[in-house]
Amino acid sequence: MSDFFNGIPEIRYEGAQTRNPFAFRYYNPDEIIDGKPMREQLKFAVSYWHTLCAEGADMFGVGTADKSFGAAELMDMYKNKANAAFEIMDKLSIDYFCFHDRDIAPEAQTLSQTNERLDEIVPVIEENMKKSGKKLLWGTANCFGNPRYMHGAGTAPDADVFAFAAAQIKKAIEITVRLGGAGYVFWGGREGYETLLNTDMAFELDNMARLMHLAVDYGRKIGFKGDFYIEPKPKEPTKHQYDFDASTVLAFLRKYGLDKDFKLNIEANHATLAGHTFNHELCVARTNRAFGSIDANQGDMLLGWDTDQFPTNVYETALCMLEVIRAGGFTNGGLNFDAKARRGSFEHKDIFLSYIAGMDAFALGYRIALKIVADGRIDEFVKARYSSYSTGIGADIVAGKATMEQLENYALKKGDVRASVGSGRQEYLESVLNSLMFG
Ligand code: XLS
Ligand code: CA
Ligand code: CA
Repeated sequence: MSDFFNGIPEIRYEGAQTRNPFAFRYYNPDEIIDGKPMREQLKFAVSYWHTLCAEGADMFGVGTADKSFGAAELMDMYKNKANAAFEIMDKLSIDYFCFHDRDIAPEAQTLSQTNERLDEIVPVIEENMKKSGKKLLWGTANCFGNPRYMHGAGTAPDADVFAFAAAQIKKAIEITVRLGGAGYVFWGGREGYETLLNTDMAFELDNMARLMHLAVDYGRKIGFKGDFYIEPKPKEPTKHQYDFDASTVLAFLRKYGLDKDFKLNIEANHATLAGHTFNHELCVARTNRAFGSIDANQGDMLLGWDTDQFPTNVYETALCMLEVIRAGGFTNGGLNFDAKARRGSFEHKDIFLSYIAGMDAFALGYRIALKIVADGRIDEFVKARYSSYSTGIGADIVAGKATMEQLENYALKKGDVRASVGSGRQEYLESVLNSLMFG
């Protein structure tokens, strides 16, 4: 194994009382919890782009962190990044990773030169995977960074750009298949618009679906058995992103007959940008049988843009994991930390400290979610709240037997129903949640 993080020990579980910063307080990878080791329940993944590439640059200044990993030559740097990725996963007991094509190898002058660079790096990753047993959670193509995508990729008004995006996605799917990836993500980076004065929205959406159909057909043809995902996001970079939120994406998938092959990759920060809670988006995905994977992070409510912070809000992680439990756990998906240490947290050790914070927040959230389920008060309350639909007129409504005339007769006979309307008991339920979290 490489030694880029000399001095950082293998991170071990020491329990909530430890004062060792390089230890887990709640994540105990091999502890059996609800029938499986915690690492298999949570399926944590490293995001290659934030962890190995992002240097903390923002629109006011250049990067603060050094992610060159000691290399002077460009391709050596990317080989070092690959080796460093596996050292990070190893030290943190993380079994999965996710990447964009351009994270693992930089773009060259032409597409064929770029593909050659990918062909040089993929064996390095493959070799590391063989040695370590680490797995690819999902792959994706960066069809948003290069200026050619200024007006979109699949939704670009220029057919040449569509063709280029298709070629890039073809290669990214091939790499995903070669590395045994369980998923392939479409995040529509520039798939949206700024003004309808220059945009044919219907045509752009048709084209986006055409590109996805092409990708699915090709992926299945070359043996991809995993899930395709769309990752909803409402805004940023464009004002109107076509994949606004889970409901919008579901309508799109159904309209174009893509719902058999696609599930959703829900990101916490994208949910809040759409004006939803994280668990709302997860609930929409789950109840539509489209729950796939999670990009774990959190935004800053005072800033209102996509800050991709490491998740430390345990209310959020607990309610997220409650949805995951209700969905029956992860199958092909997992918890990918699409999160970056703050610009001011620029040291290599901050990579580890921020992952520890995020992993512990999810491990604690998972333990609390299991407590909520075992306690049963919240589930019982919800069940009882709808109990009038199990008998009498309610059962007839659910069975589709009640007609408008019958319902009118019923209501006329009742006179008024105000007396039987029950309280929502929100404050009580919130205090139950607090007692389960802190009691
Ligand atoms: C950007 C997205 C992106 C996707 C993968 O906001 O979160 O990183 O997860 O392309
Ligand atoms: Ca994401
Ligand atoms: Ca994000």
